Amino acid sequence: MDDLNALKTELMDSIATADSLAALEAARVAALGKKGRLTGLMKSLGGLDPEARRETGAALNTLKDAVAAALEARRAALAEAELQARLEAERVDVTLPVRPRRQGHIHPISQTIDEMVAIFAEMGFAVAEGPDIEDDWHNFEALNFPPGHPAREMQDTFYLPDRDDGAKMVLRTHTSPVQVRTMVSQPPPIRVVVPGRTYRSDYDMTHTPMFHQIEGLVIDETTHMGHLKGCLVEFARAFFNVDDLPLRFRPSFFPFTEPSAEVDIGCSRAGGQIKIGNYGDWLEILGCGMVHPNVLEACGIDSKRYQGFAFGMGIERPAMLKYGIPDLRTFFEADLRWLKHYGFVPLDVPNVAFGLTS
Ligand code: 2NM
Repeated sequence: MDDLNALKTELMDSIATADSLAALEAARVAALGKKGRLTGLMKSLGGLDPEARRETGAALNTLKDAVAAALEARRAALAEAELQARLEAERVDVTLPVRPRRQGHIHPISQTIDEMVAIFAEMGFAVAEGPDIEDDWHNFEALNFPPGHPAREMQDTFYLPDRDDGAKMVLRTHTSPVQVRTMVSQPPPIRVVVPGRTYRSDYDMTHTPMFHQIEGLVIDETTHMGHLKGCLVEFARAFFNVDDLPLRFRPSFFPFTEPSAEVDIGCSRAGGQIKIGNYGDWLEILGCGMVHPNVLEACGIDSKRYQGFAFGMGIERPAMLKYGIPDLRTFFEADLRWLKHYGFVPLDVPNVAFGLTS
């Protein structure tokens, strides 16, 4: 019995002085582990005569319970202390000013997308996104691109190996497959904008094989061309920050819209510099139209009941115009000095009410 009391003192001591969860675990293993002190004594009970076994067994069980309780109490105390220490060490004072010298920059493409999305969000558009890798059905078929249409041919489209079910796979050539996914998965009314990366096999001064687009889609029972015009006029004037910016809608052709139009905005080219505004010259910035009934039907929408408009534009060119970036290819060179010059401050989040950029 004296031995057990001495052992109890020793074990309780090792628990009380354990100063970390790791040290406590070592104390637990030394006492109750497979080769622990108490475990060893428990095993040796078998060699005692019945009377001694009952007595010693009861005492050992009491000691074991006491040790287990002490371990748990110490574990809880140490865990609490470690949490407090972590909270103290990781505390962030959010009222401190940012450290400008350590600040990264928002890429002009991200900034431009944020600005465009802010304008459309103000008009009630939601943002939708989808995969960069698409099947032929979402990228072409559902969008009324007939077989053999020039945009489907190899020189424009990056083809990927067929999917297991035989589907032809591509890098999306526009963000329109996301509008298809939206129409397939939710009933009208629909009002979405879709920003994202797009891919075409084309590389020269004015084309990069990866570029960005934002497209929009509105579907309802009475949506018409007047809504389309109002929406795009409002957008262009807000984005370029020119209140009297003129827009010109020219008849055009796209497989997925009928009628279709291309939209020019007013500009000046005097002195070889493009300036946006009411200066008499024109610059094309986007394509649009009323969604073709074939597209609505392919997406499971009743074209007798619903109609709507869609539009699409590139991100890079408006970004270059607005921020005076002269060379398209520098967008994707990942040059930190360029990014520091043309990039934006992270906390300067675009917002229509407080101004898109400062
Ligand atoms: C454009 C021009 C015109 C367009 C059409 C659709 C959909 F999915 F509704 F059919 N999405 N985007 C569209 C229409 C895109 O980009 C120049």
